[in-house]
Amino acid sequence: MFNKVLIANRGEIALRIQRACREMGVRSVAVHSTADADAMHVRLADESICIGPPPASESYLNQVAILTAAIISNAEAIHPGYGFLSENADFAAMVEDHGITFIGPTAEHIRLMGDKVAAKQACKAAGIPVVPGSDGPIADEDEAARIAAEVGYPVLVKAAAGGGGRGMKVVRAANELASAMATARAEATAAFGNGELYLEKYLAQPRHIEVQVLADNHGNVVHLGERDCSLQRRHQKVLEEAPSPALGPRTRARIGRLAAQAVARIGYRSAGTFEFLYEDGEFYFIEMNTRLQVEHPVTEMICGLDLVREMLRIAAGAPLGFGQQDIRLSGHAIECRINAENPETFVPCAGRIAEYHAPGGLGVRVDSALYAGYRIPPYYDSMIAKLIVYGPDRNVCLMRLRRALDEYVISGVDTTIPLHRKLLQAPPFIDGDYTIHWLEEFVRGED
Ligand code: MV4
Repeated sequence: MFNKVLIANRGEIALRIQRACREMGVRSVAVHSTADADAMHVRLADESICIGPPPASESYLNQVAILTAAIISNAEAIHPGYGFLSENADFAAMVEDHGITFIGPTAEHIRLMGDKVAAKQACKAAGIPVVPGSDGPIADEDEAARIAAEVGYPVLVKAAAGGGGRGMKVVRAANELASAMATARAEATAAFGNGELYLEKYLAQPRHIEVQVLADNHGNVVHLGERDCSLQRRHQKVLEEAPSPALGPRTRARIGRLAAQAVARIGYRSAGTFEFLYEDGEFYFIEMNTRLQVEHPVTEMICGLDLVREMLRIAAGAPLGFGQQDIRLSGHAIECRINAENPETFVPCAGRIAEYHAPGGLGVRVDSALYAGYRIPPYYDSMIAKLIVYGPDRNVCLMRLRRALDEYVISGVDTTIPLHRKLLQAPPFIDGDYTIHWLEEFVRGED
């Protein structure tokens, strides 16, 4: 195992990774911007290094500063967390070229999955069901029109370099196709420097279900079931749960088996997530995430594994200590993402935390770097805490989550706790009967 790991992130995920390191006897090096000198991830680390001024572009995205910090602190590995440099293939390659282990997949796998067209082709070839559409990039309007007629309108034009909802256009009829493509191509070129497009049948009311996998360097692969991430607003997830209320055990086993088989065929290693749209009992792959995800705790709660620990062990070359037959998924877990935002307008709210009291008790987990007196800087993401609750079944989990939300005290800034409390009283949520569009309608209806 490594002696020392540098954590190239901030906030709750930097703490989360530090905790795994400490439990494994691994020393951790925190990096921080000047705006984060008083942050909890700096206070709790074994060592810390300032890597630049507040803007992320000059600190948490500053590849040379982070690599230099790893070299001067004698860190043997870098964990990138999520966001920032976590899915930057060039960074992963540079780290490895300097003899430091990137705790994640290979740079080649990050690059492959970052190209949404190549990722879809690779996953389809490995046996994963994909959304019907162009089998690669679309060359021109004629080809697009032919494929759209084949799969049937409405269709969705997507950017190969996109992901996370950036650079998509819904096309309702043939006469809108050319202009949608021109707009999408211009936007993709401006945003990503790559105007390559592909086309898919548009699924109108799907759920967003993702499958967690873990693979080592020795050909061992497991899947850890799915998370339902349908509750989102403007492509920001709000609440995630595991297992999905929409799946039964046979469907779960089938999609999990396909995901694990694809990982083996692609030769992927580390933690990874296959994102699917799920509609009318069918799965359609859309993207693969090659990082540890924000919502990984709901999976940890139902499978009893520490995903960060497993990522470290895999990166150090150790074989997985269990096989699929050893994985037991039991109970139910829900994560509420708590943001420092106005709960009605979603406008971010920086400022000083006056009072802080986190909930506790059986089945309650809080992943957060907050403390009373902390000043939330205005430069970064507004997520300040994740409340993760486990119960033996979904009903107990919901009761416990309501109780935990009622206990949570965060004063001095607005938070989205009131939104979560309302959401937990809404019949479609209670019934597990929701798609990717439901929360946006629910929030609009609240005004
Ligand atoms: C889709 C889709 C419907 N049909 N693809 C948005 C983010 C990107 N990861 C893929 N996205 C979508 N792709 C087809 N063929 C609808 C969405 C989508 C969505 C997906 C997951 C979670 C939230 C979403 C919100 C709006 C649209």
